[in-house]
Amino acid sequence: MKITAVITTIVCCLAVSGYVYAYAGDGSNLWLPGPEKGNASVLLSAKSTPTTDIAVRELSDYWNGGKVLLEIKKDKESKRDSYRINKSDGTTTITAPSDIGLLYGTYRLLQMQQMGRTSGDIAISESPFHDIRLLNHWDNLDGNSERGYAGRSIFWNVRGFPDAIGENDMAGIANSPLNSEKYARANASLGINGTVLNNVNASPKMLCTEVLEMAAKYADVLRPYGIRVYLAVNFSSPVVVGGLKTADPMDKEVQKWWKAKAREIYDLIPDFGGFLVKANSEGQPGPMDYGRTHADGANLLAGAIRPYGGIVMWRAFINNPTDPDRAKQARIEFEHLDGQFLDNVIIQVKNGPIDFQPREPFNALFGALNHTAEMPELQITQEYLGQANHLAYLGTMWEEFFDEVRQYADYTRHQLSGRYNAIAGVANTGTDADWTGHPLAQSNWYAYGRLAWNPNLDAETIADEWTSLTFPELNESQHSTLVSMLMRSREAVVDYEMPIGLTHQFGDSHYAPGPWDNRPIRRDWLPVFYNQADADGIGFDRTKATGTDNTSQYHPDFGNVMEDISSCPDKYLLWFHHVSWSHRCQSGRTVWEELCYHYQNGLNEARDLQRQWNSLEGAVDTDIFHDVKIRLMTQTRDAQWWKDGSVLYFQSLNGMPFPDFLEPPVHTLEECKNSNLNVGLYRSPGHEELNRVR
Ligand code: GCW
Repeated sequence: MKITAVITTIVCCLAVSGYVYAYAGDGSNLWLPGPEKGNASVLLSAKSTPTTDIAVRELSDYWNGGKVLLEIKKDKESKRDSYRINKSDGTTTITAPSDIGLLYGTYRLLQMQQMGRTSGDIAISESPFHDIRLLNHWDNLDGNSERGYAGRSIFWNVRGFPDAIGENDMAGIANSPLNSEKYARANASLGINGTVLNNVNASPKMLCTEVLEMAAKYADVLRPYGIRVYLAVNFSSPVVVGGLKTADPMDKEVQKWWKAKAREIYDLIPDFGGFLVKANSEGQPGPMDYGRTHADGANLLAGAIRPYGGIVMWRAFINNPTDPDRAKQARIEFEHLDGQFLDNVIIQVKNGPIDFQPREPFNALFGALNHTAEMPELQITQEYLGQANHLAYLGTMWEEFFDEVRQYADYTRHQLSGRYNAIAGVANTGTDADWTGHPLAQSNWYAYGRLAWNPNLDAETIADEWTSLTFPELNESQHSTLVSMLMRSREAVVDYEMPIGLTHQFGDSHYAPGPWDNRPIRRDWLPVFYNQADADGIGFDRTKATGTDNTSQYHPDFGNVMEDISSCPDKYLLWFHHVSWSHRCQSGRTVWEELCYHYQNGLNEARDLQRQWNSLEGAVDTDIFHDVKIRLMTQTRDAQWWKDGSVLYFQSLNGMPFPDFLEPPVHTLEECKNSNLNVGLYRSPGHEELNRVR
């Protein structure tokens, strides 16, 4: 260890005694500390950098626990981003091998203070599990955000686009120092260290020089916070932007084009992180258009940016009708290519095999590759979980995923055997004042960041932290109420939308119920394909014995349990099995009763979430209270549509009476099929009210 310079910064402020941080009325402050109340004297024992400057400033502004020493100590064992915090005898020391480690330690210390956990001695040591912790923004250059429910893109609003590339006159983070700072702080406070600035359905124009210059501005803003910029790229860019005749990866001119583009990018953004690619999926171009493989395509790009240390994240979400069972597709497409990818390629795999549904087993591609790095892609934005209208804390869903892959897919080995160990989350941010549309959906951004740092954390610990940081004004019982709301919320959505392993029962909007949907479009996009319901039974047979043999794609410890109907847990029953309506579930109820039970339970839970929230009136900020209250009303009304529509439709097939415990539907099946919910987003009852309140 060598200290290259010692710079001392001492800032003293008067502590404002008895002050409680309050949740800002518009929710814009996220979980961050504020307003200022520091009384720290900060001693930096290291060379000052833009990153240490931030650490010193944050501590000076917000730490009220006396002296803090920041020191850099390099050692071979510690990861660059790691840190240690020690507090005893009134002095607190943050030690890290790098300036960014110091900043992470700083934010952790401030969070501990916000949570009231700094009164005694502290001795903690933290090191991230994933080295690359990314947000993916599905933001388009025209300012729209695909599956974004919190306003428009925070990065882009390119004037004249798509016909021309004018100024990027977004009031987004580049042009708003306040917001750029907030975005960067929020991410750094969780350890998120990379961001993909644009949609995976990428415009080729992303690689025009003018746009790259805009990206470079973002990189400059984010760099001191340890956040690298990455871009999603369109495989046809050499044709559309470069004017070449082909984008064939084996073509010499194409290879030259990507190399030159890589050099141009690194000249503008020396620490550019790399490319994210969606190829040959849902109409996107890719190497298969030229008879090449995913490996050929990925290596083309990886080869171009390898000299600069960049990576390529090649998505495994290949949504094409090539196999009768879409759940099998990722593994089929990629397993045989293992060993053919350059070592700076990572295969980015959605947590589940279909598409970010409220509940899916893990994707069978996890654990299947021995020579290629894999990274999970989680979805923070709630495309299929009520979007910004419903409360669905996803920490519990992701905990379930990590538990499964740890147990059945050797997650640790497969992550660490690759040269890179990464994770991505599809962001839920937009231009809404509170960033996430639903004020409580901030908890999902927070939970993703915490799990990216440490996937062994449990969902309740994270919910508890987030609640303390965001609503410090709550007393103990109010705090427990909110934590319990978060913890129950995702299961409630599963129950009213698609219980016991049903999946993709949505109408077109990915919001409203549509189990009857049988339009003349691709079969594997339709709810009737996924529920396979008829007069006799329901469920998708993925068994080896009689179905699509998806179970054999898994490690036998998982696959065999799912294959055997007597051991398959109820939560995955209709995912793996087609059963008769009178089949007995593990719960002891028949499948018909079990379905009705869960739909009813989902509705009951939605009502209960409302009741719980209403008990917090007066305890939380009035605007936030009313905003969430109206959203919960909307959620309850939607849960009613989901429950009524689903039980009435399935009853129309099986002709069975409703169990006694089921509340009689208040809507008819016809009404459900024509409900406002199908008209599009935010047309649900309650929406007008929501607008009035806001
Ligand atoms: O689930 C689907 C979404 C698309 C998305 C696609 C993907 C970005 O409905 O909006 O496109 O997944 O992940 O590529």
